[in-house]
Amino acid sequence: SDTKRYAAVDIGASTGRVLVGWLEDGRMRLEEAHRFDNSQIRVGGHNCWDMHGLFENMIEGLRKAGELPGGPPGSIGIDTWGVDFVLLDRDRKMIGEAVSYRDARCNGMCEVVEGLIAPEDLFARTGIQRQLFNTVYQLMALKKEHPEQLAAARHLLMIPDYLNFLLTGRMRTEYTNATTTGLLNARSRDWDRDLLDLVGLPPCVFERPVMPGVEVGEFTDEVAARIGYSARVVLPATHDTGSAFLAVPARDRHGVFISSGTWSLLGVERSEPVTSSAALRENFTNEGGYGLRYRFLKNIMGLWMIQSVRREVNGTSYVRGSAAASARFDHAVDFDELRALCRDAEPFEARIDVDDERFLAPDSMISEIEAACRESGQPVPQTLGQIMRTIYASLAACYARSIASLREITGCDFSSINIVGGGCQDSYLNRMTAAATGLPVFAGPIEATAIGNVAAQMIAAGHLDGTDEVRRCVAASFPIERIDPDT
Ligand code: LRH
Repeated sequence: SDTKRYAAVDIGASTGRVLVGWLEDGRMRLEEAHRFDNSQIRVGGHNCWDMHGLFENMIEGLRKAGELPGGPPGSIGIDTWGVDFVLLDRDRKMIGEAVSYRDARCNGMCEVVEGLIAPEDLFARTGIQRQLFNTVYQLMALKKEHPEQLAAARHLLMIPDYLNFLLTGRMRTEYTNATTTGLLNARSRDWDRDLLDLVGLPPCVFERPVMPGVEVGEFTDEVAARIGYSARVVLPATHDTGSAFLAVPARDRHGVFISSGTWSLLGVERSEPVTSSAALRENFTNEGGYGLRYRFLKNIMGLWMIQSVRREVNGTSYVRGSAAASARFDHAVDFDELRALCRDAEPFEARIDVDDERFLAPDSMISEIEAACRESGQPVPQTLGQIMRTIYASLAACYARSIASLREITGCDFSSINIVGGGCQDSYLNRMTAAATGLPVFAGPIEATAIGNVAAQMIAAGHLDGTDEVRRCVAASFPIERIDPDT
């Protein structure tokens, strides 16, 4: 292939970005073209993604990418957060909204599904952890509230599949993100038709998933005219976590990976799914990864709690227009200040369970943390610093616990932790993680998700050889900081 520059559209639950990547003397180079906020909107009584806004930002980012000195990219790939989807009708028009996974509609849906299929059976089939907002539960909620929408649906597209469709007019269901639905059979890597039947979902809306590396198509004429050039749209691991894991500069097979963003995804890669009763009990998941690997991992609440506290203190919200102002603090704060306050609050000692669903979308994160401490008979944080200290220490403790479970379930020993993603810049959390686990932390690269996205396109174009070469290339291309437990 003659493609030399590759664009990654990488949209997380908090921010999106468009980066351009290319190879230069065996190293990968990256340049950011565009960055934007991803906030939710309130429509029809639900928290929804602003799909129009996301599309416009993607167009704007790709346009800017074409204006960078190296010229327009020849290939582009899109990845986003998992589990969320849109339905299209027979005219290929969106039905309803793209409701966000943090919306309350899923409450009670795990129980509904458990009434139809035993949790052990569900896990044995899909390998996917019980998580309130998995697509399967969202679909059950939709079926209850808007059966007519499900009846009118002809296609279910995950968010990146839908954005690909808007760019090219072609529909593809990409495998890695499809696994986050909780409806794929972990072994066949296809929709579990028996499961669809058991829970009563229309099989015709699910199209057979295709693997990363497949080309979706060229921009439509209309899109090309707006962006100023045409390019091929190629599938990376469209699930952001899948792209991030591909770009982990692992030095050997004994590293635990953490993709740290809104969520902390902590785990390892395996060639087979692990659906043992221990894995079920500890609520580990087997998401589909690049190159037919499985990511055996735990979803940990992560920086979401810190982002939420910051928004709250600053009187803003992740849902546009619904400000959850906190009258308790008199000035706006940024993350650096929050960390400084946290250090001042050492050694405040309350611990919360960061896995608890109560922290998924509370009206006030601060009040929720205070309540959790109070209810568990611990000292209640009195200052913002103590709130932050509680979150950080609880997160690090959760990492340590999860690594211990990982060791127990897989029988493997781990000698290091690789942290990638925006959260790897948090040196305070890195130090606490090293201390809590007794393992050295290797932090970087920050843009792992976009790098993994670009790398999958480079492999598809024949410019990189496969996962091992990607990881060597990433290790040689980006700064990686080592943090030892005793520092
Ligand atoms: C991380 C992530 C995670 C999913 C969640 C919805 O961005 O994709 O892997 O569980 O968002």
